Amino acid sequence: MKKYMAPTYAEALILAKNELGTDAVIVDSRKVRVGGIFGLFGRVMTELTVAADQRPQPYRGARPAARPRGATAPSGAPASAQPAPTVPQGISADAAPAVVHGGPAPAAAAVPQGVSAAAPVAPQGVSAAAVPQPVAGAAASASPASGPAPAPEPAAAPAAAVWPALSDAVPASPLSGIPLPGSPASAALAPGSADLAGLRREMADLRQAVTRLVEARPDPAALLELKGYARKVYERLLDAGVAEGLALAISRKVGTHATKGRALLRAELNQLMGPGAPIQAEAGRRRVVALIGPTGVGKTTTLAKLAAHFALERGLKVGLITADTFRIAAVDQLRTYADILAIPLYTVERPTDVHQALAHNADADLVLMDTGGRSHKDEERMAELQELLAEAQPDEVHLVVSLNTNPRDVRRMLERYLPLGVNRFIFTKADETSAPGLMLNIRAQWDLPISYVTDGQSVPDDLRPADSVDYSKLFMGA
Ligand SMILES: Nc1nc2c(ncn2[C@@H]2O[C@H](COP(=O)(O)OP(=O)(O)OP(=O)(O)O)[C@@H](O)[C@H]2O)c(=O)[nH]1
Ligand SMILES: [Mg+2]
Repeated sequence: MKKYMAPTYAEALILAKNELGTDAVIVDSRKVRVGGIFGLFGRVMTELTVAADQRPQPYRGARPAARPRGATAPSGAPASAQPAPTVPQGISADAAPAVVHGGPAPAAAAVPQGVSAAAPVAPQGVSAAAVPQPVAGAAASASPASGPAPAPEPAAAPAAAVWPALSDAVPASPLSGIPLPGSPASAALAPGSADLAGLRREMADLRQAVTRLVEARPDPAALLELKGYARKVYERLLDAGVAEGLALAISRKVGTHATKGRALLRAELNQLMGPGAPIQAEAGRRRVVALIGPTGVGKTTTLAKLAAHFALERGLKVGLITADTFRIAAVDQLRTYADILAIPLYTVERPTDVHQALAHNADADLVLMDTGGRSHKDEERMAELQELLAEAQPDEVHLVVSLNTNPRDVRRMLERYLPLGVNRFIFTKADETSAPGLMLNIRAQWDLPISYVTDGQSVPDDLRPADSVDYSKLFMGA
């Protein structure tokens, strides 16, 4: 274990990696004041505590993933046992409440964020490059009914081949030109066309390149080349919890001048985050949407926000179903919202009860289904959730992920949840975290669109359709 001190995180990182090599693992980072009198007037420096490489063995194969009958499950789970960067501890700013809007919302409806004083722990280790297919309707993963079968998942490869040095792995422009689901590039091609298969392969390759960035450790020489605005972007992205390799690739794209760089940064981040996919409910066409996820991430609160938005602001007929009868008072929590909104709530005790609850909601425009939080390690309760989803056959399954989740736990949680038919991410607690970059890391690795980002406890105000979020502001803090 060694300590390195430098004026910035990036410089301390360079010192450490120059001496210990790129496999060095940063186990702690903090700001310290050096010099001065009685702790005043000193210079703030970053101190990194670094250990030699402690990577776990790479995971060599993907587990076969179970999925509910007929659900639009991603066709493969990413294979890796690898943690993502550690959340930097720091200050978080309160978000200004705003009213939620359906459909495309003004670009200025950002989620303001504080910037952490501490820096993230470097991502470590290796990962296989299998990427789950995106949702139905996305060009990269058209279902058999709508186009040719997706290309087979790439097999897990030996670490050295999968993760060569960043400069070898990543073309000069790793983030540009990736036609994410819903982008004009993907929409222009007719399903089933020969071009579509080629595009799908190309997208899979590009997606792998971006995935690699999340877990790659940059070459110290590449860090030294970052100057001016690019350097600032790199440091800010690291502070926001963005993985090192990804932060480096993004900052290389923005140039040294802030004026031009800001627009480039916004474009890069928007492209990487992809178009948002909020719920497209409309009168007369019932849509069943389930929210699932770990305990306490904000499923019920988000469900209440959605119910209020669609019932009050959009004037749609909304029905609620809760399958959370596990936790005492869970039903009461949702019933309170249902009563205020004057919309029906049906409780499901056993998975097979869901048919009756859905039948009661036959004429609803939108049925929102709450589920009990459960640890992804609890096999019995995960199986029960799988059964519920198999019975309910929802049109959309949104996985609710708190941005406060420890990045070390994220991969395993996602590997367990995604095969249940998840086709959207909802990220919650953007107001509490100092590391919103977690969503960028996740989005770079799992090609599923984001439906909403929430930034507070207030129902219905603190809910943003993902396409209204200014990611540049969110990650850069200004
Ligand atoms: N700061 C903040 N708190 C939130 C947000 N969303 C939800 N919460 C709070 O998080 C806590 C848990 O929210 P719930 O909606 O009960 O979470 P849940 O996922 O339904 O929990 P379980 O059903 O027990 O798994 C509550 O105190 C909510 O007010 C958010 O965006 N920001
Ligand atoms: Mg709940």
